[in-house]
Amino acid sequence: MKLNWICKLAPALIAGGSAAFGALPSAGAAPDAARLAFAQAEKPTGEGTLNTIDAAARRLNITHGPVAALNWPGMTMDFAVGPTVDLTSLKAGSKIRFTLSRGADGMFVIDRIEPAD
Ligand SMILES: [Cu+2]
Repeated sequence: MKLNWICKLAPALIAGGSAAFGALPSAGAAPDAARLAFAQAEKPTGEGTLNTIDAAARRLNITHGPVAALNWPGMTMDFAVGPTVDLTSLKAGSKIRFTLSRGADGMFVIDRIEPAD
């Protein structure tokens, strides 16, 4: 179980996320304590261009810049969108700023979007 959780944190944990989050697991840390520390850390944010909106599937395609907190490079990718985000206010082609949180399955989802200029 511990190994599984670490895999889901990659690449943030392997590639420097521990510095960003401060309290990710060291060798002797209890998994539950480490998980709690991660949940309480500041949420990762990113900025980019919203390419496409799939409202039915609640998925967005975004070309985003680097997400320093996760050690992600800039890229174009699909994101799932959490239930708190109002998709009707979004426009394809617009610049956005987004906040990520980790879903129950360990994957990142967008839980907040606002216009960026
Ligand atoms: Cu990405």
